[in-house]
Amino acid sequence: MTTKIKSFSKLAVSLSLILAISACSGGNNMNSSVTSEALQSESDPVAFYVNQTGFLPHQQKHIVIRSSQPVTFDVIHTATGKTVLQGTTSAPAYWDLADQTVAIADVSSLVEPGLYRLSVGAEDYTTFRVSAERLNALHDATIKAYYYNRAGIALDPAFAGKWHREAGHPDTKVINLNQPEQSIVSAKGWYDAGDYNKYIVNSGISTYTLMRAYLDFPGFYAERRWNIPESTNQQPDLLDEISWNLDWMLTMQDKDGGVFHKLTTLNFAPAVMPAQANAQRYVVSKGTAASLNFAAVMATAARVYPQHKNTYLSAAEKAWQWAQRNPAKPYTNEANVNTGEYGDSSFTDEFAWAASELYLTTGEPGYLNQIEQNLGAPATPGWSDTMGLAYLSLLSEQGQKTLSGQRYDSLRSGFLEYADSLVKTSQDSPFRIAMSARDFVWGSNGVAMNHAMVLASAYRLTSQESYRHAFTGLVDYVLGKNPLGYSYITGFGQRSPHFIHHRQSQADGVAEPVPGWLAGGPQNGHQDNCHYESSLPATSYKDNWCSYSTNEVTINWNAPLVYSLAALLEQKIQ
Ligand code: G3I
Ligand code: 9MR
Repeated sequence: MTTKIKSFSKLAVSLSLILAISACSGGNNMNSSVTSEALQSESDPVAFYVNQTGFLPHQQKHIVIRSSQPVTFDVIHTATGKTVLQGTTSAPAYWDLADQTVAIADVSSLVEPGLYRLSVGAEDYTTFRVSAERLNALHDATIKAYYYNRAGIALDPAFAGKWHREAGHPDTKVINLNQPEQSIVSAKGWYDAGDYNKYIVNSGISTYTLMRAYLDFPGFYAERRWNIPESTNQQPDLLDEISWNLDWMLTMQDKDGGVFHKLTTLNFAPAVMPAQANAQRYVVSKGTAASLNFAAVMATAARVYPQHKNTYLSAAEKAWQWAQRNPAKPYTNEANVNTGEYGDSSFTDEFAWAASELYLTTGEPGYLNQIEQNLGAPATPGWSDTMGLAYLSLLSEQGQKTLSGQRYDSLRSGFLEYADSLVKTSQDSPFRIAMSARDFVWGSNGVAMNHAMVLASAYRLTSQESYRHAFTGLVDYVLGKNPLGYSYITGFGQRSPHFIHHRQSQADGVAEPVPGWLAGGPQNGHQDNCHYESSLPATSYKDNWCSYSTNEVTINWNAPLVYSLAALLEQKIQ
């Protein structure tokens, strides 16, 4: 088993080397040093699992080594050739979700930026970097991904480079599926994922998470630009990007205040570019989850964009009132609709979240009452569970200003107790990651990044190192410290996805996928017809178009990644 996996990863490294070389000759200089690093790894029969982008100087730095014995290692600083560290790994531990026994090499003491080489014995080694620069580039790519997924706009080569494309989906005549004589204009917004539909609940949590990043790290975003059409205006790029989606979301509110669950074709489009995906688009039924999610997002937007406060707040209040009149209206796909459902029939979390945002924006006691009635235990956020988002807002600076001290303190201790459980999972994990069996669902990398957002927030609240270590442990996980040795973000790392389930990347004729996207990640539901080498939760992943259950990309998985990278860089662990 061990030998098989080793040779598999060797083969994959060679493959990624070939792809990296072709990427370089195609003019992509994003990973200019990939070639030499991949060459070094090629002679490498020991599996090392390491963050392939770079560590910040003062973060905890763990390299996972596949071994059933503790091993001694040396680290050389490549620029000087000097041995800068010698050590022995932790005692190996077995991870059943991956069927691997691994040990940890702790190289945290290396704080000098540069390229290092960690060796075990005479022949086996890996390289790693201490570099804030690459993490900055990674952050910018993960948020730029939203620009590439904009509906209703041509992507100009000046901004999109080789991923330029024509406009698609103007959405100027979207039919109301339940009243086909009526149509609406519902332009702009981001495509949800690898598909071209636009779903309110998923759009909502993504938009909120990006606004959360802005609210928590305003200094980080104030001057930051990543070459989008609005980069020359006075507003931070992050706010311009978010506006693109808020403009669309506003159009999804019906006259009575209720919000259509999604804007969709009846069936998923084939793998063609946006301009060629011309099937009729519809808005479907209104529902409680979409309306409350919309209310929460718009109430937050009223604080983020004070110049548009009235528009956003009145939209939020109308949606909230609709949900009061329709408190239990789940959405299920209409009989002829076959696209993503994002179905949810439990609404206390959406009520708690919307009430929290409305309370923070208006200070009206009625909303506080609603928070008290609906707020449940803290949890990691996801599209179907928004309780954690209520906590993030209530514990933010705005929450601290608005809530009574006693109430704030009790929410804080509940939240930290939950974060403690993630820390424990991380400390007990052979890979030092806060991931348990239940986390390996469709979009497991999104779960990892939402856990990371919770932990980063716990660290912000307490400055307690254990939160920070569990947080960076998860960031390292998606960047390569995982049992497949994948850097799960397109365009970054020696071994990253090339064949994501993303229609544009599949159809554009460009060898490299659109950069900056986090692949869904391993899970063994196997809900597609792809063949998987592994049936284990943490290693069932396939870098192939066929694998939409592990290799699609979405706006809701990238958003907590953007947040986490901003948190990491803003904390200046450097
Ligand atoms: O609700 C059940 C739960 O009761 C059960 O315990 C659990 C066991 O696995 O399954 C739960 O259902 C899961 C559901 O998500 C809710 O979490 C399904 O197994 C799982 O297949 C389903 O996955 C969703 C997938 O769409 C299929 O509907 C993903 O969360 C969701 O991210 C994904 O979203 C798609 C959109 O539909 C379309 N656009 C792309 C996007 C990403 O792939
Ligand atoms: O391509 C679709 C992907 O974007 C969705 O997330 C996924 C959700 O179920 O479904 C994919 O479409 C598949 C469809 O569900 C079944 N037939 C194959 C389609 C992919 O080629």
